[in-house]
Amino acid sequence: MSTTDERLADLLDRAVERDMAATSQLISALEGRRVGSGAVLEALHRAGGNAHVVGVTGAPGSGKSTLVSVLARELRDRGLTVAIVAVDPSSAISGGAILGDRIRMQDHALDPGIFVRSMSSRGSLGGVSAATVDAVGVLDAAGWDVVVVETVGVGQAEVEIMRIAQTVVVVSVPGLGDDVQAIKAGLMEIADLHVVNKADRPDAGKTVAELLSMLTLAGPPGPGGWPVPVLSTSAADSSGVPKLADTLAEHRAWMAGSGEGERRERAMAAARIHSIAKDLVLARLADPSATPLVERVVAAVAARRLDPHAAARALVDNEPITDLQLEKSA
Ligand SMILES: Nc1nc2c(ncn2[C@@H]2O[C@H](COP(=O)(O)OP(=O)(O)OP(=O)(O)O)[C@@H](O)[C@H]2O)c(=O)[nH]1
Ligand SMILES: [Mg+2]
Repeated sequence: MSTTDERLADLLDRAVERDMAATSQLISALEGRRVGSGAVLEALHRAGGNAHVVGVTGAPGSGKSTLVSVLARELRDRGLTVAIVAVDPSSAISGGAILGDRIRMQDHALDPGIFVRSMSSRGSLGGVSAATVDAVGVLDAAGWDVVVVETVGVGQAEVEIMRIAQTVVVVSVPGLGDDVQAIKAGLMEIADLHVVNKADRPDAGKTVAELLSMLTLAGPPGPGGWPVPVLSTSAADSSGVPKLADTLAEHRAWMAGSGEGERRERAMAAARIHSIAKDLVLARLADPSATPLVERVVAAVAARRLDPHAAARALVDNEPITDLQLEKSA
């Protein structure tokens, strides 16, 4: 083991003991790098798979952070530990939201059963999802009962992140404009349950009805399927939140019993392998001089002894290339 691996292994040991500083440091250590740190990634992966990972997404300002904060309190009252990962969009939309989130989350600062982590979504799209997936992996391995991931539901990257969740909650609010309805439409297919938040507002019933009719159009669930519920909450006064906590538990039980949970685990595993493999290949090809074979193959293609398709197959599938093709560049 390298010293880095030893340091990471030590952080993981402490994270499992619910050491919040070590948990934070481990997430940060993994944030920067996709590939490598092998021993700890393996340990993390083996230790994980026990947390209920809940994704919460929806339009900007719909009250996701407030709702998650209130939900965390409800889950704590039920004896569960809760880790929250808030993915802050780097865009101008929520320049102030990060501060807002921090202030709200300070309510929980003294509770050792609640962990809160903000992650920037700045940088490459793949990077965002990968760092978030790794953070969830750390929290799962560290034994947090429920891991909530909050993202703003705009754009593909945010929707992608939801793939790591076993239960996806889409938060809507009454009386928003058409652009927000469009976001909502994009999120319809990933919702395991809808929440109309700010139900203290007058036209909340209309939004519930709208969602119900969109769900009716989509057709009934198949036999043994999960009928997507539409709940109302007011994060402002916590109403509807106990019902939300009940429904999350019901969905989790359904996932476990119906085989859907296993199906999603497989889809997630495939997506992760795909994304990591892609990064590995891209990293190798990005700097030909780092790998002598790549350098020789590049030279051979440039000299027209080898065509680029055969070159790519040789590098990715280990398809044989003749010495003659590589010869002069050797
Ligand atoms: N009336 C009312 N206001 C609420 C409710 N929930 C949240 N809010 C308010 O809505 C505003 C936005 O809440 P946030 O929790 O920051 O919303 P968000 O969805 O996390 O926002 P972004 O992360 O920026 O997308 C804040 O001023 C909250 O106080 C609610 O149930 N009723
Ligand atoms: Mg928020």
